[in-house]
Amino acid sequence: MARNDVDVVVVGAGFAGMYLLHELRKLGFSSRVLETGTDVGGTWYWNRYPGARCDIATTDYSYTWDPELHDEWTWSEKHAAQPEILRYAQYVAKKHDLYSGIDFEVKVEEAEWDEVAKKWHVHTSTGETITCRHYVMATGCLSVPKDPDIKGTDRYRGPVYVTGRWPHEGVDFTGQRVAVIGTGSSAIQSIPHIAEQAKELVIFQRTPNFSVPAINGPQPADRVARLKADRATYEAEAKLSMSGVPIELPTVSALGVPRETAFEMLEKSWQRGELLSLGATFMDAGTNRDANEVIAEFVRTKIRSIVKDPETAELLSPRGYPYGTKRPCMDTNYYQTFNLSHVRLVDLNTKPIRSITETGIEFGDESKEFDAIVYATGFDAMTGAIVAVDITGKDGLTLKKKWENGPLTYLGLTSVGFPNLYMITGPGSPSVLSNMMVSIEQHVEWIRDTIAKMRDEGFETIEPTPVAEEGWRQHCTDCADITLFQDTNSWYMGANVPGKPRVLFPYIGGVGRYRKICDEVIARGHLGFELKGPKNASRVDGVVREIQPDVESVLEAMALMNLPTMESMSPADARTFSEMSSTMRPPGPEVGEIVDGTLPGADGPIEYRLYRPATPGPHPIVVYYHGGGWVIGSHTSDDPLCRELCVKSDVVILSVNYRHAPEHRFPAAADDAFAALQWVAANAASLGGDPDRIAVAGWSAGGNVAAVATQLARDAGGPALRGQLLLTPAVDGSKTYPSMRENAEGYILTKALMDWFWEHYADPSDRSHPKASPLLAESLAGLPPAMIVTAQYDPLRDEGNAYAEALKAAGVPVQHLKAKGHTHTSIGMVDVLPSGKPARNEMAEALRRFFA
Ligand code: NA7
Repeated sequence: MARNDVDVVVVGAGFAGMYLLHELRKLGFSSRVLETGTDVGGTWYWNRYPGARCDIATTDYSYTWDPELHDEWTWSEKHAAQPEILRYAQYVAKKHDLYSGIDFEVKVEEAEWDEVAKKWHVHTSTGETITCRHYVMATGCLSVPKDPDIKGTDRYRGPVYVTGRWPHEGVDFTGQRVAVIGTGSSAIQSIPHIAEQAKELVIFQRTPNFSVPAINGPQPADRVARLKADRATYEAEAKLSMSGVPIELPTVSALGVPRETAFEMLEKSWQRGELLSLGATFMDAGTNRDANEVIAEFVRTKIRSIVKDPETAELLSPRGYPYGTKRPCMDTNYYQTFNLSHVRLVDLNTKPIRSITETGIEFGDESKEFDAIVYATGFDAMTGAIVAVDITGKDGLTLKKKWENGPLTYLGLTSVGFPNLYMITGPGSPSVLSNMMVSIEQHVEWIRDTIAKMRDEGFETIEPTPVAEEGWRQHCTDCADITLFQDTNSWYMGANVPGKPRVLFPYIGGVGRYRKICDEVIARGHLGFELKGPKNASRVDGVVREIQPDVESVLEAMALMNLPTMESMSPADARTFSEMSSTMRPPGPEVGEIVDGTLPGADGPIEYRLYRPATPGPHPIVVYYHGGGWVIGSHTSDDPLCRELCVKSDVVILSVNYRHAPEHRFPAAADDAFAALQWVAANAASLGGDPDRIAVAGWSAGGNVAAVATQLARDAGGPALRGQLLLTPAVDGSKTYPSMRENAEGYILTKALMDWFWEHYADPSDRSHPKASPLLAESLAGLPPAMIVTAQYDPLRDEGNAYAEALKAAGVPVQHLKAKGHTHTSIGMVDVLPSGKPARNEMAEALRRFFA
């Protein structure tokens, strides 16, 4: 085959391009790897600034695909420096004869898709055009330095250095007055080294960063021993971990222990000298702002203890954004450097740079001359290098145009309209939120397997479907929405480059989950892709993940516990089991007052718990009916949800312990529910409530009795109700809806369990009575406004949906929230599943509206 017509063109000869070249050769694909630099190494070729080091321990930042390397190469330090990592890349390239497959000093300028030939034409800086079937961007996430975006940069006549493009011969700052602009990772690593040489060093800081000490030294003995003992398990754990490094997952909340204990735990993490340690001390650091603040304050305490000048320490202390939402840095003597008399920190928030001049920098009310300026101002991350090449796909669409409002990819690997184009660690993949080596290898292997399959099965093109791509965008958003990342101005969010769209560019669902999804896509026949060949075509359309990421994690954790099913227990055991599980959940917010009491049920006294807001009354009253399939639960079993509704809606919640089956079968629960409602209406004022503002609410079987009580109140001519809030209610036990089959298993409430509940509650002949199945009431007209919440992965979804539709058809005002990616139980899990919060907020809002 001609050199300018190959199977695969790969752009970039960093660790991604090198491994891909190796794999392509192994499978007999012809390829060209094009690299702008003069050597392999990518990031480690370009970033030669003093102090440049890997901040993932290099034992973890190593190729795993060549097991011989583990014996052939020993890292001299825990966090190896750039020259050593570059030597490693060169060693691998020599060992595997990769140099012969790479064209150096070649820049790719344009690439366009040829729909007739089903190939890409790639135009390079040398004037060559290379035609290829598959086109891979292995261009790295942090490879295009961003414009410093400072007035007067072109005026300065002295030497200028950019950390990401450092001169190969190094720089000697001895005796010089040096300015460093920026305080990101590159600045934090290089500043202590520049300070050692410079006569005077001024650091211009816009935003202080969190930095942890590397505590560098030899490779950690425990890690090395673990790897030697069982490398396979270690690597497998890394691949399924959150960030590509196997670390123990935290189980403690930062808010669940005294501050002193929390700080002791953080001190241990600090002393570990691992980038991920501090953030992984507590389970809620990534999702709860108050928990995160404990870590932030710990780091500020450290800064104050190291930096002698209190004013400088305060300026170096990050505030106003959560720890980890800008990339945390790792340093050796960074904060200590500010104790040196020739080092000065300038806060650009109070002394902004007015202009760079011919000889120095004008800032605040000062003007200073410098012998050299260092720009450590960062990169156009994630998309910069990809859109730097003019890539034109089908119908003349350029990738740059398509991504104007944010990158759209399927799996961060491919994009609709750009057949046979692949990105390694592209936007929408874990990439910069992971140990890059683990992510690179996974992407290379996925691309390798995909193009091998295409060749074997006679496909010429592969392209994701719009449905799959939109589904992936939504999944990435779902993952981002439950984190604290979105309010921070970081390069993760594109905020460092003016005009860049503001989205979370990397996938934050975790390396392990991401790998499983990519494997699943292949196992399901390349789900979400269309493959076409001259003689065949395949299109398995669909969305690979719709479940909310935190809900999925809980389901996975529960599956691992291998708990007995409730329907295999006696009702008494099921109740004990359920009570025990409740003791482990967060309590929910504080309310003004809690009062326990009894009220007359339909056949004797029943208990209730009243939650009163701290605000002055009288309040509207919501009579609440708990979930538990008429068999389990009590007036206190939905405590966290009742508390939250009380606080957020500013209403009294009165939760009722209606009688339970099988001791009291149908219609005991319904009759008690109505009796409680009548009693509350008659006693509203003495309960601190407003008799004219009463509503009902219920979850699951509680939603059933709430709906029934509402109908009974209508039929009896009172009490008059202002609304009904039904969360995933059971409303029709007479037949099996499709959701009962689709979601029969795997989502906590199973079909078998629901059958068990109905068996205990009502005879089959009773189930079509409207007091058991309120959907079957003769008329739904005249009922109060409803808010109905149904969940995608709930066996009861379709009957809830049917009730919402039937109420609407009967002229009842209905707000119907179809909670995407949720299960029967997930929405009510207060302070456990952040993804349920928006639905609960809407529920609280609906209650307020009932009474407005
Ligand atoms: P970063 O982390 O993006 O840091 C860039 C720094 O430059 C950061 O402090 C920026 O402040 C600052 N900056 C950028 N533009 C300006 C202007 N116009 N004026 C003043 N300050 C500015 O890039 P790095 O190269 O340090 O790190 C990338 C690394 O992350 C990579 O090497 C990996 O190891 C991890 P800001 O925070 O935007 O206010």
